[in-house]
Parts: sequence; structure tokens; C-alpha cells
Amino acid sequence: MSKRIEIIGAPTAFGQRKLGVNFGPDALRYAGLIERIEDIGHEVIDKGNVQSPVLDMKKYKSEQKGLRNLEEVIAFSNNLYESVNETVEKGHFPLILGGDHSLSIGSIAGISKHYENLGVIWYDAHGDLNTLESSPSGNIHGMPLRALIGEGDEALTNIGGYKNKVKPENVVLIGMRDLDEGEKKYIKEAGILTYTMADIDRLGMGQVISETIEYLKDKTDGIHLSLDVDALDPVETPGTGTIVPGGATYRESHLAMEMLHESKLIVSADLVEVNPLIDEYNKTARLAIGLMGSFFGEKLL
Ligand code: B3U
Ligand code: MN
Ligand code: MN
Repeated sequence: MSKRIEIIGAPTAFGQRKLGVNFGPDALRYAGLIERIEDIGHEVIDKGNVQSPVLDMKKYKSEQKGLRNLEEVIAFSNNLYESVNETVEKGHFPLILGGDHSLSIGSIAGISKHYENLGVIWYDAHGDLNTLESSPSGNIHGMPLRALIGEGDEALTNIGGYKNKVKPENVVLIGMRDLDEGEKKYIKEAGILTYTMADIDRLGMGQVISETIEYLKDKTDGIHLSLDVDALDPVETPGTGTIVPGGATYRESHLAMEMLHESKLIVSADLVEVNPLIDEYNKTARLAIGLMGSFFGEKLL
């Protein structure tokens, strides 16, 4: 039952405008992530951080037209794709630490290549389903899931040399409470199974995760968890770039992680948007580590 988990640091801030999220991987390491997972009985290999293009401060801070930092996002995605692909080829479990959510373009490119029907659970306040046309910001961290589905800029949809990494019917969105108009329209058109915070209030997180597993288990050959810490309420995870009030609680999120562990269906995960520079003494990383404990099978008794 114990796994070989490879930690891959993805220190990118190019998908949005708040510096510091690129220090997320080290914030998670320094808060004790590796020891926490090893104590459960897993073998953990830390591959270190993926190489990032140089961050030119002037360019980063400038107003940009179109997709912000597109070249850097492409270069970073290619590097991350290579590393994740290698880990999956070896048969290890990749745990990718962010970094902003644009990194999922590279990570899931490296994973989906090995599956016919990869399921994706997107635990987030946001849908990350924008294209340039629907985006209010030009920030690519608001677009990765749409790019993975195969829509948007060609360079982003073709990372890893192939397109259409994820089918809309194999995606479940959980924790939604800040969707742009274009995203709402797309979710309905594409028929993506979505649990908003209102749904979580009514059904309870236990029911939401049971339904999610039931929905994905027969039609997918592996499920990826993409965990954005802004899915949680900002009281729990203040150290993240785009906080939205009214999020999932600590207990709901632990329950979700425990149930995903018990399902034995999860083959890979991203843990993203931890920004220690806007945090309260690394609170967000420390909380996220607790969630990873539950996700990898920690027991209370
Ligand atoms: N939907 C908005 C805001 C946003 C998306 N993802 C995050 N924030 N973290 C956008 O800019 O696309
Ligand atoms: Mn996100
Ligand atoms: Mn988010």
C-alpha cells in the first residue's frame, strides 16, 4: 500500500501578478511536507525544483497586452512536462508543488500522456476555464483547465506535443464561487460536473466526494487531483494570491482528502497557489501539509 512519491517543485509566478508564489515549493518543504509523508510510511524522493526562465522584473511588472508572460509560461510548462513525464514513466506518484495554477498545463501534459481517460478533480474557488477572450485579467493561471481540454492559444494546448489532454466529461469542479461569465457559459455548454460552494453547503462534502468518485470511477483509468489552496476559506489559507470569502472549511477539506485516499483511484496531484510572501508565518503551507497527510493516508488513531 505504500507508494513511491516524487516531489517536483514548480516555482512559477508567470501565470499571475503576485510575486512570492514561486517560493511555494520551498515554503511547503520547510514546513515539513516530506517528513509528514514519510511518517505515513511512503518513500519520498524530492526531485528539487524545475528550471524556470529568468524573471525580468521590468517585464513582469509592466502592463502587457494579450496573454501575460506567454513565452515564460510555455518554457516553464515544457520543463515541467519533461520532469512529470519521467516520473510517471518510472511508475512513481508525482506530487507537483506550485507555483501558480498555470503549472497544471505542464504537469497534466506529463501525466495524461500515460492514460486514455484521465479524470481530473479541480478543487478550487475558480474554474480556470478562461480563454484570452473571456479572461478579465490575461493571467494564464485562470486558463489551464481550458487549455488542457484543448481550447485557447495553440502553444499552450500543445505542450508535450499533443492536444486534448482532458475530456470535459472526465472533469469535476469542486469549491466554485468565483466564475467569470464566459466560464459559466462554457461549463453549461460542455456539461462539466460542477459543485459550487452552495452545492457543498446543501449536500455536504461527504456526498460531494462520493458522487465525484462514483461519476469518475468507471469511465477513467486514473484520476488527477489539482488542489488550489484558494478553494479553502481565506481564514484557513490567507497566503494565496486571489482569495475569495466563503470557501471550504478545514474539516471539509480533510474529509475530501481522506475520501480521495480511500478511493485508491488518485494517480497524481498538484498542490498550487501557496504564496509565503503574503501569508501569516507560513500558515497556508502548514495547513496544506496537513491536507497532504490525509490525502496520503494518515490515520488519527
Ligand atoms: N477568473 C479570474 C480570476 C482567477 C482565476 N484563477 C485565479 N484567479 N486564481 C481570471 O483572472 O481568470
Ligand atoms: Mn486555480
Ligand atoms: Mn483559484
